[in-house]
Amino acid sequence: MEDRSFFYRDTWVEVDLDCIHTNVSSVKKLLPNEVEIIAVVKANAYGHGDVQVAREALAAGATYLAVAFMDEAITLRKKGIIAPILVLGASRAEDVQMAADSRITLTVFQKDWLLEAQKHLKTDSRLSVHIKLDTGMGRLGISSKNELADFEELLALDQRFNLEGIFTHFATADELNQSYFNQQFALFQELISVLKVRPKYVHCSNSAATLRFQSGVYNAVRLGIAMYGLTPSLEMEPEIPFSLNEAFSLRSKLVHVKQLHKGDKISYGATYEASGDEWIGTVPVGYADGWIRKLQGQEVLVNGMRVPIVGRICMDQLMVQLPHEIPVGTNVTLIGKEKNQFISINEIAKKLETINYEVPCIITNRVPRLYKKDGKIVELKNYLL
Ligand code: PMH
Repeated sequence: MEDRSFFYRDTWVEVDLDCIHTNVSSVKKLLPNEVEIIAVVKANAYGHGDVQVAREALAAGATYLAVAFMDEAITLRKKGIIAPILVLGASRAEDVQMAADSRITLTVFQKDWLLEAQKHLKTDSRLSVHIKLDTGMGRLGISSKNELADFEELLALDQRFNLEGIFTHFATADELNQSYFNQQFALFQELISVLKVRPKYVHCSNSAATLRFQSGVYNAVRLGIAMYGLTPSLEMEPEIPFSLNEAFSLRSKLVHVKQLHKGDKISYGATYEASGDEWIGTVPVGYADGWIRKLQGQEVLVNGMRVPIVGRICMDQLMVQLPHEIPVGTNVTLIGKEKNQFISINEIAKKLETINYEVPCIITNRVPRLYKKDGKIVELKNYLL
């Protein structure tokens, strides 16, 4: 570690911004020139760091950003991001003035919301909106042609609203069976056909649809998981047209190493018992960092060697079984590459019986994020100090 002055515990996330750059560039090359990339940086950029990923994605060719709710958009504005930002989720009607003042684009889909929002927007304000269509995700959106036609008309009557986009979201774009995807896509086409004026942005593809069905991208895609170097699902892995580069690593160090003798116990519940002489290392990461107790038994890399987590994972620490005595201060990689070994996010997701999306998101803000470019540390974000 070149710079130790910004955090005081030897556990950190490393985000390789070059990976983000390459992943966005690869997607850009795959798409026709006029198709814009909306980089999805919600949830602190899937745990990677919102502003750092946003900047890198924009530098690699993305032109729009998307987040889940207004607070996430406002924080990007406060951090100096001037690119357009779309809020994908529902916003409160009474907050529209704030959105307009911050040049934040909102997702809209309810007539009553619009009527209420009209009361909260100053006469000279202008708010950009994208209409959300529910074509089968069952989450948010307008799902009938009549409702859409009425909504478009109502919006067109109020000059303060700029209908800039229309979109939908797929529920199964990452599944090999394409029948539900085709059904949603057909309904999307049918619904947008009733529009009197086609807005500037028409978008429906997430990473999976972008990578698999380039003919249906319209003129923008919403790129999330693939930008982070992760496959939307294991079953579509063979269909990815280029290699993705995982940007996220979780690293730590051994802070204590000791020898156990037969019968010695480890951690809460004293559930792990040494069967003979063995070496145990303590690593300062635990369930309050998002490395939850279910990861007991998972391997980590110590100096490039796979070793198992033994005993219960504590709030801030865990123990690993070492093949022999290893010095305090030795590197530990919980996610990422070290020497010739690699613990992928998919490996952790499998152990947790979940999807790769969840893994970087659950690593809490107690863990500082360190940003690398060209192999060098370029920025450090400690959420605690
Ligand atoms: N667009 C919307 C509306 C989304 O909700 C998401 C991801 C994306 C685009 C990006 O998808 P991708 O990461 O597969 O490329 N949303 C979620 C979610 O709500 N739960 O998991 C992923």
